[in-house]
Amino acid sequence: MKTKENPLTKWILAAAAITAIIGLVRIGIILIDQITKKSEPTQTIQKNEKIEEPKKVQDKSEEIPVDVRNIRAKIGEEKVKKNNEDLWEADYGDGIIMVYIPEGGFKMGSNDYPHNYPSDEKPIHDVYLDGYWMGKYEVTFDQYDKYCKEAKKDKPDDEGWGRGKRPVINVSWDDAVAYCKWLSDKKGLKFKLPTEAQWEKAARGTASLKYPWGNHEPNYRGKWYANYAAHNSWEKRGEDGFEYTAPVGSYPQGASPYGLLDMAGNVMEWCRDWYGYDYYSKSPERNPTGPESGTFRVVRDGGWYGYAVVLQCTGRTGGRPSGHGDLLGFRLCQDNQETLE
Ligand SMILES: [Ca+2]
Ligand SMILES: [Ca+2]
Repeated sequence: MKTKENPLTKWILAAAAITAIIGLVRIGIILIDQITKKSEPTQTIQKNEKIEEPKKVQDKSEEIPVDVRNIRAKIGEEKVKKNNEDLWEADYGDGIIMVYIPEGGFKMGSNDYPHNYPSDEKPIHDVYLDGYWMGKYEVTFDQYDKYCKEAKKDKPDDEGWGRGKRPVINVSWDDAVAYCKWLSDKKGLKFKLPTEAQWEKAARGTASLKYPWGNHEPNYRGKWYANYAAHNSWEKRGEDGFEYTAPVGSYPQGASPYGLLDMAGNVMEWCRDWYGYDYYSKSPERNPTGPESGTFRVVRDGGWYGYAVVLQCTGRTGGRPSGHGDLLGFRLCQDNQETLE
């Protein structure tokens, strides 16, 4: 199955089959490239693989990183504290909590495919990121509806599943970027969508985890680690507690190494970059931001509709920036340098 010319063909075909069977048309323009992967892995990431980190540039004598001190000066020391993972957490109110991901390297991508099988996750490559802040939760309806009210925009449809603390859905990439701009103006600090490198590091940490919580599947020893389509079965997708979206943070045991929730499952998440099928073979090591142009914007995570295999941290796909659907939301990011103004 050659997919390089059209990396999304596999998902389109799979999605067409699924929607025909269940009689629902909910995919819209959202395209996933992961549904048929990994039948015969030839190389797997080792659990305890040693990560060689490039040289640090931060002054380690500083007790509090300069980015954290800047945010503390801006929003108040009482709003920026260490969390249970010993990471800095900034509370912007309305449930917007940003976690500081310290600078450093990680392995991005996966070679976990049959020999010669084309994959947009190849090759595994070293990436080094400056420190940045990442949303602890997906953006909720509460947060997005506030923007709609103030900006006099129509509120997105919740499909009848409820609003409140559920992740916002039916928002395009353009909508997500407009929300970030509105929030930035409101808070006086720049909020953005994460790059996919920032997203992947935040999801799997520096130990090349397969899932945010580790290397076992989301249904493990009687516990659920994510809201997804359990047991590769549409009928059983609610066995984890939710048939569709769940209130954000409903699976605390599924937290990433940085304490971020729902990095696997619940909604798929828009990222900042253009999608490039072969971008990993030419990505710069330091702070990669994706191709300069493209047709699709990157989407990460398999969401509530995804089977276990598409929840893996390295999965990539894309969607048209003007498209939206009930699978897809987003989370916030703040770049290191953007907090220094
Ligand atoms: Ca579910
Ligand atoms: Ca998610």
